[in-house]
Amino acid sequence: MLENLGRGLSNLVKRLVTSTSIDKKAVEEILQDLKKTLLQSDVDIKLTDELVKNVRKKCLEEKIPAGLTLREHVLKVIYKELVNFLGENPSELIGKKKIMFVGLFGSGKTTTIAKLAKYFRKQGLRPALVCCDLHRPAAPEQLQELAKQINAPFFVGEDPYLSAKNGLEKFKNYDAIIFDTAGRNALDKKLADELKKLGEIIKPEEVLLVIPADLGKVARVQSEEFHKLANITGVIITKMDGTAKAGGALVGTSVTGAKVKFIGTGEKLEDFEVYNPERFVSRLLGLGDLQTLLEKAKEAEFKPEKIEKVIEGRFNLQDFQEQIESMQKMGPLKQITKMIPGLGMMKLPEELLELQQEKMKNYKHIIQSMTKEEKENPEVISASRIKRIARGSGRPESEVRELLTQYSKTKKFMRKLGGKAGLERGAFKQLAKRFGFKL
Ligand SMILES: Nc1nc2c(ncn2[C@@H]2O[C@H](COP(=O)(O)OP(=O)(O)O)[C@@H](O)[C@H]2O)c(=O)[nH]1
Ligand SMILES: [Mg+2]
Repeated sequence: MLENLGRGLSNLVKRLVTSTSIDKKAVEEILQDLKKTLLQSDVDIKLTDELVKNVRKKCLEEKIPAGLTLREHVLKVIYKELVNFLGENPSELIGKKKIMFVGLFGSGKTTTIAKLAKYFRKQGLRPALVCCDLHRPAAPEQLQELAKQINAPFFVGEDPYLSAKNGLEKFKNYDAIIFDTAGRNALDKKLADELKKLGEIIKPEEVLLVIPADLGKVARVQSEEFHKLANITGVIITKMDGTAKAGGALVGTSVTGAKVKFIGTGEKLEDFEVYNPERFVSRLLGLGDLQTLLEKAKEAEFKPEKIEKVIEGRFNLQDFQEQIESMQKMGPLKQITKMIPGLGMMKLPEELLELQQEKMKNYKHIIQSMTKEEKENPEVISASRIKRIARGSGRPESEVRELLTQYSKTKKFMRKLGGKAGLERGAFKQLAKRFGFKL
């Protein structure tokens, strides 16, 4: 998601953090890079210029706040300005009962309704789905099928208005009623009239506009048009995966004052996130999504001192096993490393990242078959011990060897990272602190 923008921005941050000295000229170069990166992500030229102008002004003309170096000041300004452009604080839909979805044909409304309903269910709420799209053949069947998948009740009437009216009555005891509406190829008068009438019947507390990210900067015009017509209370940007224009869509929509509330990042029902501009920008900048990481770590009872131990290459197989267990609880390794500040932009060995969950499980069994001494001091593991461990765990000897190689490779790699990139990691840690993250 947002690979181009993310790569461009995190490279820029990396340069900023690692260059030996930062002066006016270096800041100008960074501003040029920032501009190029934003334009490549289809951010509107006027907006890009405005953003770069703001950053330049704050970096070079304003006094650097006490306690910050120019380097930190520049990064903080870039961070703040991006957050500013990408929207306000996140807002959830808790307590909103009647939710109406609008958007053009194919934007992802129906899919997103199912995603939102699933999200509600996870929070222990009971959603119900009503189909008011009788324009497109098979639209009710699509929503009904999705409703079945998430185990939510579904209703469709004879026409859009009867759907709305009777659906409201039928599901009045549910926590959230979500209404799907018809899209057209363009926001013509017919669609406008239909949406207006539906709005009068439903009296929704929340009207969510769905916009696909591949519209790029055009998203701005579309959200302005819908705004004029309906009382949009929020926007969901879908298809953030697989387009280089997502940055443009996100910035374009946010600057209209529309609140982006969620983003869709794939076709599956799980590919859905609450949009949080601050987190989003730190991820884009490669600062790592520390909040999320820490939350996940807490859930998985992951101990910070253990993370530290691993990052610094001071760990044995006992720790390795605990890591594997915690990692398994936290999710795919590739995602986790992206969230660790500094690590996100380093190239971790592919083999390490692509360790399948299955492999992790086997490794765990192998380690369980080792003695305490072997776990604490893997260097003692000889060929005959390998044989015994293989027999004990029911895994082939080659896999025991593979695990040992993997372990020492990881250890070596982490040590190198701790040594060579120590400065960089230190810098990130400090920056993270400045941004209010506890590490
Ligand atoms: N890659 C990707 N595809 C999506 C996403 N959201 C929806 N789609 C796909 O977009 C197409 C249109 O979606 P649909 O919900 O029927 O759009 P609607 O006409 O607005 O109701 C379908 O093929 C969906 O699978 C997303 O976040 N990522
Ligand atoms: Mg639809």
